[in-house]
Amino acid sequence: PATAAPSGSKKVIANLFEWNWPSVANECKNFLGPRGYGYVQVSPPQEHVRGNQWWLAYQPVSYRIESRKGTRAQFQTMVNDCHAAGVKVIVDTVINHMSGQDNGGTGWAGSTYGHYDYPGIYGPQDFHYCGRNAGNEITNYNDRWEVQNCELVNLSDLKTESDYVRTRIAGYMNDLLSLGVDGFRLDASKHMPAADIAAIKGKLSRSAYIVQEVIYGAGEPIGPGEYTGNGDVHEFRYGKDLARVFRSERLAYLKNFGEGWGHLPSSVAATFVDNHDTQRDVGGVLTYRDGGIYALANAFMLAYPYGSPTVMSSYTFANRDQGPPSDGANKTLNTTCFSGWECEHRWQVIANMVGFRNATEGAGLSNWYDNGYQHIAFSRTGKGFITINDEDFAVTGRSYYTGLPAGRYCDVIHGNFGAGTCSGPVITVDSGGWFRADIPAHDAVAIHVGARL
Ligand code: ARE
Ligand code: CA
Repeated sequence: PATAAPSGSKKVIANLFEWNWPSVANECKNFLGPRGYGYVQVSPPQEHVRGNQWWLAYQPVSYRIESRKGTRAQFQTMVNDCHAAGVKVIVDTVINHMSGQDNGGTGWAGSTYGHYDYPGIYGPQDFHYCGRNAGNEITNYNDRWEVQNCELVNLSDLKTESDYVRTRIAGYMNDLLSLGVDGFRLDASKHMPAADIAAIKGKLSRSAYIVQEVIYGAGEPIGPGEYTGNGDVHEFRYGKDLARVFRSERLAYLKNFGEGWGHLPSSVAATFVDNHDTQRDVGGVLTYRDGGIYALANAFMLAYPYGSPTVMSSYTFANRDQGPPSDGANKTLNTTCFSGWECEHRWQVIANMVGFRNATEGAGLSNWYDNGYQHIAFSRTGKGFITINDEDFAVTGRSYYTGLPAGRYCDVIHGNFGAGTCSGPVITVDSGGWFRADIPAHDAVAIHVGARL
């Protein structure tokens, strides 16, 4: 049944973009599991064309689980280790297309391929030739048929309406399910009719979490809403709007963020501050480069009851195409956090707010406060409270109404809670549910019942 939002009490997804399998396995054991992440999303595991750019992973040449990120055996070990740590695995799945058609060659694991030709898998009869535009390229996103039958950036477009193709795709996904994976991010979902995705889903051997990549584009005929029958859909407006609010509008406007802004229904919306595409291409979203403001935006996302949040975890890059740290043969190196890899999911504020999200799961929003500008506060009824001050000045001498039980709480923005102690400031909520604190400029305080002393 679990086809919509991730189920269970731990729902936050960490997207370990381009991490290799041994590193993902270690992170599940050493950090994601212990800190309460419910899922890890991993980059495409199938065989891809050779080279260094990260995006070559989005050019499948076969469905063998062999890639620069590791072997099938390493992938299996990773899934097992993550499960043992209580972390489920979501796989980025590329099924709309195969490789770009500039040339043929030999894939990462040795499979040969050519122009619309993947021996033993697909031949020329399995691809669309839309007969429009130079190279059958998609140029007009206002034309539904073209978006789904022409080629996305020159990638050979599979006939997802064909039963043979659907069976092949489902075969790949069922192979992943047999290795134990729990969910799929369906890349380029906009480029496949929702009914084709439904038919492929119908061929899966068991239920799995599904999240579809359908980028909202103003005025486009194909929108995220038409895919919600298959599972969750990424809400791209969320990160864009949140960045605009933090950069040039008012945090006070976030009072009805989400559905109130015309975004997808909360139950099917997959949210993120940035993803691997938007952190490179879409001017305006907040990324690791924004430092503290990025942390505050993630804190808001994790505190505010809307959608299923994904925390992005990036490697450091200077230009769009740059691949992850790798050896001379383009094999991805093991991750070293904070050296070539940003590891945003480990930042104190972000990691501790995962604990906040888990502790406040299911609790409504109440006690909203704003000063009309950049200072906001709200409770997750009976479970937690956060106040964010994004003014250029400190707010001092103010009391906050939390509605929380009286007690001493760890301020998880500035301190880690563990074994009954807090490494940062302690907030004392009185018997009336109030506390008093000074909030520095561009800072926050967050407390929850899971981090009470
Ligand atoms: C690369 C080269 C191309 C070359 C191609 C084939 O950059 O020049 O033609 O290879 O040789 C990623 C990279 C691409 C890369 C591709 C394959 O981003 O640069 O191409 O891998 O290696 C649309 C889609 C959306 C898609 C974005 C990027 O709707 O699905 O474009 N996002 C996913 C992934 C990407 C990935 C792919 C799909 C392909 O997340 O990382 O590409 O698997 C408006 C529309 C959007 C549209 C957007 C950009 O906003 O509303 O729908 O997104 O414009 O065009
Ligand atoms: Ca297509």
